[in-house]
Amino acid sequence: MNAYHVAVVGATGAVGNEMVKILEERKFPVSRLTLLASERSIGKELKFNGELHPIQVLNEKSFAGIQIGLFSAGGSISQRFAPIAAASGCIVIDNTSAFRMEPDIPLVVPEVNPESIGMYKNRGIISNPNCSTIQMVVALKPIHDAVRIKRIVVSTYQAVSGTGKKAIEELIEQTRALMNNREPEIKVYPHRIAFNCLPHIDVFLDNGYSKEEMKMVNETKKILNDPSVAVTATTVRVPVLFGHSESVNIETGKKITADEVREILSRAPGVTVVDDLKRNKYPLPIDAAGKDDTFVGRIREDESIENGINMWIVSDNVRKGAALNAVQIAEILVRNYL
Ligand code: NAP
Ligand code: 3JN
Repeated sequence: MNAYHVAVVGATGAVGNEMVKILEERKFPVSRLTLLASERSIGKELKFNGELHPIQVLNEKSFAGIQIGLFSAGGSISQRFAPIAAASGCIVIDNTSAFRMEPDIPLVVPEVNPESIGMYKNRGIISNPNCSTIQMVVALKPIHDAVRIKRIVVSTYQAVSGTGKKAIEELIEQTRALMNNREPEIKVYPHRIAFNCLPHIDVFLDNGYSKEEMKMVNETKKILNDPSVAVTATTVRVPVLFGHSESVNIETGKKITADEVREILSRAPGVTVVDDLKRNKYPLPIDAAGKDDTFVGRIREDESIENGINMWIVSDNVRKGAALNAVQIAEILVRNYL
């Protein structure tokens, strides 16, 4: 089997760090690993396959000889460096929103549209969707294939790890401060996140929605390759460390029962159904954290409309929502295209 020179851009971040772990866990064929971050990380090292790898400072020359680049250092870094990497022959799998909606760049969730990966040849870049979109489409695609989804109404309950390592520290620190009668410091979010919920993720747009909400709307249509699916979203940050949860209501073209949904999802790739009300079993972020699957429960018919289903979808946002999805894309790339 061939092995590849892989770079992780943003290796010291919440997502990049998880990428390094997942490359090792899944025995991705790495011949050489280059870890890139900012000047702030000079002197740091990360362990991969038992060996310490130094963090190098990202620059224009970083990509010589690199075959696959996993990017998660923010949109502006990807805007600037992904085209430079691609021009030097590195295939970029980009975790940011920088290129997601560009028509000639594939936006891929391996369980949903692996066939789109071949489009990487256009620009040498593959986009990884937003975490909230990924777990939703993993669960909804098999239902869309069975009975066509006409409309999706989603509300999210997103963990602070979605904002990165500083936000994880902020939730822990604010909780500690409040439990010790100290004034919590507010640095990352506009308001306190400990013991609170913020209906505000990413910036607000002119239409009154947040950018996170519009990412869910637009990315879902692109991944399902179906602009006719109507999507509306409310995205909320909650004081959870790892694992995004979503309350999802769908209206379908054909009637489908809750039992049929359970049956379809029990066979769906990347999905585990956890739905046993008698035993108080439903998906929880603390159970999804550290796991690969998307967990679906509370599946029930929406009695307020003719063809409607409600469900609760939970997944580890840093794994399936970002790092794992990117590595799964890389696995298909090397298996089928390189
Ligand atoms: P994070 O924990 O704050 O980490 C940011 C990473 O980017 C760090 O490694 C940081 O390096 C690096 N970085 C920042 N500025 C840089 C620069 N000028 N040059 C080189 N490296 C730089 O954030 P995160 O949660 O890992 O997220 C990182 C990005 O991934 C986000 O901005 C977002 O675009 C994307 N993301 C995507 C999803 C998704 O839904 N698919 C989810 C979360 C994040 P230092 O440690 O040296 O500062
Ligand atoms: O907030 C979350 O739970 C997910 C955050 C994702 C994110 C954070 C900063 C910048 C993104 C993203 O992946 O959409 C971006 C971005 O690249 O726009």
